[in-house]
Amino acid sequence: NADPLLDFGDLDRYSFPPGFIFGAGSSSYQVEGATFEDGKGESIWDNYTHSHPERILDGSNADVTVDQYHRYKEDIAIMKAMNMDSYRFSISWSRILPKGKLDGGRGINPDGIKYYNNLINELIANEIEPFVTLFHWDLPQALEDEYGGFLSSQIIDDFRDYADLCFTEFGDRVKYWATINEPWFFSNGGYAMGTTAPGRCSTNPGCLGGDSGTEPYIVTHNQLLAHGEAVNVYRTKYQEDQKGKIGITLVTNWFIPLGDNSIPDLKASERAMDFQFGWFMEPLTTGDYSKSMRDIVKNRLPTFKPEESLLVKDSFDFIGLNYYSSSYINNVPPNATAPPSYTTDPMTNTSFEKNGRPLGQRAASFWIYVYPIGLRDLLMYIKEKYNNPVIYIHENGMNEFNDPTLPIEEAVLDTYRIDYYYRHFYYMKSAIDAGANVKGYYAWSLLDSFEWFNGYTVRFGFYFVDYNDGLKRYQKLSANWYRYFLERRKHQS
Ligand code: BGP
Repeated sequence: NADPLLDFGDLDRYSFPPGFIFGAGSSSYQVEGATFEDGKGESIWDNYTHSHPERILDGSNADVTVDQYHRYKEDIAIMKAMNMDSYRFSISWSRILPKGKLDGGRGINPDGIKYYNNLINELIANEIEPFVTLFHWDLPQALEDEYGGFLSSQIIDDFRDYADLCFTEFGDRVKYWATINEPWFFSNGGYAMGTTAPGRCSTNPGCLGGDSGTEPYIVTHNQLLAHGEAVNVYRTKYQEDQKGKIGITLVTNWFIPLGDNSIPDLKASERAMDFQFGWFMEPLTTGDYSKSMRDIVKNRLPTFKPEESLLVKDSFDFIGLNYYSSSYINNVPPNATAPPSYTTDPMTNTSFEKNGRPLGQRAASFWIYVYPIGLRDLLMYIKEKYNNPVIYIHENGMNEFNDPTLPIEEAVLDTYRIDYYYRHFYYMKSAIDAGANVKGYYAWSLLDSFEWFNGYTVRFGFYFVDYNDGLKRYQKLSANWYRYFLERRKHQS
């Protein structure tokens, strides 16, 4: 076929550049369990799920979840059987520093260090590359209690110390570090929507206090500075010897103007990008927030001092990219009477249907509509706008509802997940062929597990976990498909 877009060929690992890594991901709070074991301190997620079970769809928590803390060997055997090159996981800050602080070394929990050493060593023994996130939202509660966590600039030093400890303890074997997972969702969910810990916001009913017009911006600013400090420590103290790479993981939808040929909707889509991806990517590449954010948010937007600007600018070797869905955006006129809020500042409205037609198949999460072309369009946008950074796709996936009436042998027949991954791989490849600098891909997720506000009502995994029977893991069809996709053939490896 003359059109390369229609030349499907045999899509498998060999369709991607040599050295490209494939894996799947997880996060500490979602999979570890063992919440109160071996000296682990309380995190804001432990606190939030226990004090506000009504804020999780099924009232659940991740005290046990899929118990990876005790079953990591079994799970690594699964990864091995699936031919995965790498596993993306996060370290629980409060497991290794129960009160959040290094305190001259006195704050360290040796059992926590031991757990991650075991996990990392087992991965390496199985030739699976660890890709480690330092912060996937489970902040030590002690720091939240002491100074409001990421609302205070005091977090910057504590995060730097925590990162420094991780580089010292694990950096001889960990060659890929991401500082923060989805700082956008931590700010937006925790301080604007109020749907995730610590559940603050001023504009939605049931939120736990806060000011949605200022707090998300402060929290993002402190996350950027904490990230910058951690990268600076790595670069000045460790990188030369340890020879690893460090970056940050950002999430964004690809935004499509709702109205055909509508200039206001086109501009609104650009603002939507500026207020989500650009909120981080602009400071990371230029040292300042975008002009559109500065113009709209004005004095509610923190400013970078010159040394902060330098700290943040170019503070990454790669960008981790989480992409699940795209959405339509239309322009909304400013509302002068509404209280200022991060949610309304961009003057955009998000939707997933146009003229009654959905953007794609809807997954269980209300915000996931399957739109694989969006991944290619997003990658090309990043290539053009941000000078083609090295990208690892850190999350991509879809979920189904957990239907307790379905027999397991039916629940594992997830043909829609195979379709989802195949089509995303296809468009990821077409972006790479057009020059996007993508070096690896992690599916979300290895196993079904606790999902933030959905609890256990949805399932994202390649493996089905039976919550009613000893957390047994069952291969879904998609796991088998991924295994074949990743198989190394002798003559090619
Ligand atoms: C991302 C998180 C993941 C994972 C995923 C699914 O935002 O980084 O940890 O949870 O979303 O999200 P949800 O459970 O909200 O559908």
